[in-house]
Amino acid sequence: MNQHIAEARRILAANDRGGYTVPTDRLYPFQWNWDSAFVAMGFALYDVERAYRELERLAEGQWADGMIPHIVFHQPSDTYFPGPAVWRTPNPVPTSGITQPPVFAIALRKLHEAGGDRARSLALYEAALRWHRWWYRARDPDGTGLVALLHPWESGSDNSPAWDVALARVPTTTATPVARKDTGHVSADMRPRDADYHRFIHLVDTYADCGWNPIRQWQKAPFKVADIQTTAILLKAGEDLEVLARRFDRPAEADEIAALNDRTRRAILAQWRPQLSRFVSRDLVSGADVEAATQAGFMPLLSLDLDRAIVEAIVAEMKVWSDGLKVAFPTTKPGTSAWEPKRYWRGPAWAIIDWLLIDGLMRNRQPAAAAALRRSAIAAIEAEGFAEYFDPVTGEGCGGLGFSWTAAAYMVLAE
Ligand code: 9WN
Repeated sequence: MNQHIAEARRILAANDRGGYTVPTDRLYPFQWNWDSAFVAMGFALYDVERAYRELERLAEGQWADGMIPHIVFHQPSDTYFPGPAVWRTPNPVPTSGITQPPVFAIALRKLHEAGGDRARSLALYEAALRWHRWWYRARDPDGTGLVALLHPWESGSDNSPAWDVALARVPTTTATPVARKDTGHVSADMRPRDADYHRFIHLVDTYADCGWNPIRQWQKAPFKVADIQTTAILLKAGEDLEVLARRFDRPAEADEIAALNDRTRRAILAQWRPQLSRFVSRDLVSGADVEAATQAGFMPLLSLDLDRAIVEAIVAEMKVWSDGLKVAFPTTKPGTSAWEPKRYWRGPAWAIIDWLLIDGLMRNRQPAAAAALRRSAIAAIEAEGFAEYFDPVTGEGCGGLGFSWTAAAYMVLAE
């Protein structure tokens, strides 16, 4: 085992809080949804039992309506804002009231195939299916095939330029005082701006006033974006769930999932914009395309077998974005007005995004582009350690250190 893999395992052990893994100490002291799914895939390489525990602990936070929330507050901590007192959710286990990209089912299939336990897989499959149905019921009530986010935090790409136009409509006034803790842990110029935080909390207050009822939230939401990245991840989750449903001899469920997958596949394809060489999200308040140039536009690689012309256009465009950078893949197109190479989701490279794009490039028969991205992520981590993300221009490791999903990504990519 190389020294970096040994260090990655040490990080996951150090961030263990009792069967679940915090993203990093202090900055993120709870269990986060998509972080845990990536971490579970890391554990699956050497400790399948522990990998199951990670998903099971996350599923403890599942709501009666099927949503798996973006944070589960297993134990109190005063190093993060907003905590459970701000969320005011009705769930018996304290959680946030919004969700995050559904990587869970993708991880579950990996665990099951890593020599998993049928009974444990089946219980988690049932949780994943309930969440899958929730996505379509609560976040695509009109049956378009694309799922909408009601809060930027649901994307996992919190302050991405993708939200700038839609978020500008959200007032900065809040009933809850905004008492940020993040800027006490890492430099403020690596984090979302204060105005973003005010809008994030305005949205939390708005949905808490709806009693976290999905129908009322859908009616009241001042922010509603059908996100191409989340939808692409949902489709991959749907593909993996369908495989599991057939393995578990649940043909009716498999057919139900397959029909949802078909609808979503068609809806994603309709979001291809040849003049941009990207797929686009849709702002459901204005009806307009989200044209901001972010990594999300390439994520359909992950779950569609695209036509050769589309794949070639994407690979050429991705090359333009990466040219001259020390670390790929940038989360915003370099040189555009929104591009900020150190500020969180406005430019930096993230190992988990690389991981998803690499899987997508492999699926679409682009081994050279996948290998280049893989080398870039591995070199960045070996040079700078397991940082939350990397400045693509200088290569500097930024944000929180000893970061769980960077450790998991390294193990998977270095395999
Ligand atoms: C809000 C934990 C999470 C990630 C997100 C990332 C960041 C939280 C924050 O940290 O978001 O959910 O407070 O900034 O944007 O992708 O899951 O690592």
